[in-house]
Amino acid sequence: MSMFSTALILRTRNIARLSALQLPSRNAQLFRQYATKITEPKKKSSTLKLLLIGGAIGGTIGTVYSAYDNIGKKKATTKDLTPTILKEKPDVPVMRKIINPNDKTGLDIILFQFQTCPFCCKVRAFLDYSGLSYSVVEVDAVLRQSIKWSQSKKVPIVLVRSKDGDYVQLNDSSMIISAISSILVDPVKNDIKDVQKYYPVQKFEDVYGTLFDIANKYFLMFQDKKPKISKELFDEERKYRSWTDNHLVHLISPNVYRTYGEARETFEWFSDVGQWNVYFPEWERNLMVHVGTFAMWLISKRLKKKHGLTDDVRIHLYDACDKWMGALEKKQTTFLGGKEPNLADLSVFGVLCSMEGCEAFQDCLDNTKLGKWFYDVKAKVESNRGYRVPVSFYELQ
Ligand SMILES: N[C@@H](CCC(=O)N[C@@H](CS)C(=O)NCC(=O)O)C(=O)O
Repeated sequence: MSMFSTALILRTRNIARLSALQLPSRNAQLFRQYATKITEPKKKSSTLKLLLIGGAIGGTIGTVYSAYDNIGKKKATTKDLTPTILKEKPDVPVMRKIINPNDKTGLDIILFQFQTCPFCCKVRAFLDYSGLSYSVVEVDAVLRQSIKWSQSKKVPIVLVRSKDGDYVQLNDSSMIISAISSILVDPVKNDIKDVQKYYPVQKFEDVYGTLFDIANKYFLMFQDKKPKISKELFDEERKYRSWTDNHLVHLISPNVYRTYGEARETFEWFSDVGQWNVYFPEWERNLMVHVGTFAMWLISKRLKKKHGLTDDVRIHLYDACDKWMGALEKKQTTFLGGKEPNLADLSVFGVLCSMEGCEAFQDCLDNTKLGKWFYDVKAKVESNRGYRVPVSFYELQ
């Protein structure tokens, strides 16, 4: 891990310095791509190329670093969750923008992310399905230059423009989704500054000691409006959103880095998604793939223990897929939300997207009934991206 970090930190520092000097966010380009390939190599400007290099390095180190961090005892602190309010948006390099002419909400959303982080994939699935315009800032996982303004160093972080022109920070993927969905209930009336107050940082004690979390993060704020939805459907949606964060997501790393060979394939996929062969000299691409593979293969064993998984980690993943498909079969609808995905569909889908190119995902397709639902959600997300008029997730009374 240290050899890997040293080589890449040096490289990242140079890129970060260049980015700070040469890459104003105004130069951002429009790309309507999703979790797979970031863009076409031949059409890139040198500015974008630098951003992509930074992003790819950041993504790799981020994956290794955050997984390493997460196996320690470190729990979220108030600092990780407390939002900042900015008078102006930070002058940081934007990697790509999703622009929807049909989005009249004026929210000017900025997503700070690592491309392959499951929590970030979840937020992108939500934003794309909703048809919201947003800018993506790929965070350099070591120096985290682009989130220097933020107390929280975890991604995803989202900034949303308030009606008075300030930018309000939202931390935590589920809270981001709930808060923005709450605005969509009535975008003319609801302001992010008011909505954000309904999601305070909460301190609580349990057997693990003092913990912090964001209160109400699976709840939407309807204010004076009432949704036309049964209490059972609402509870079910919340239940599966929480299950995604507290169970499903913990199955990803132990599965995609299960064996040395699989960890290697996963990094080959990252390389493919980030087009490392185009943006890096061969020796550097190989270094990232090999050192990343080794580090994550080791780390995934500790993660497996931490989350109480048995050696046959696939079984846990299949069980999770079966549980999810069981919930859908009970309802006999295409999505948990019925004819359209709800926030639980998008959360489960988003997290699974983060392993779409891995053997573990193919195994899920071969051994469970996940496939049809997954590709149905994907089709909706892709066709709505940059096109659909953003509306409330619930019909209102
Ligand atoms: N509960 C948070 C979890 C976010 C999280 O753990 N993000 C990881 C990346 S996958 C991270 O930023 N780790 C770096 C760190 O903890 O410093 C959410 O849902 O957004």
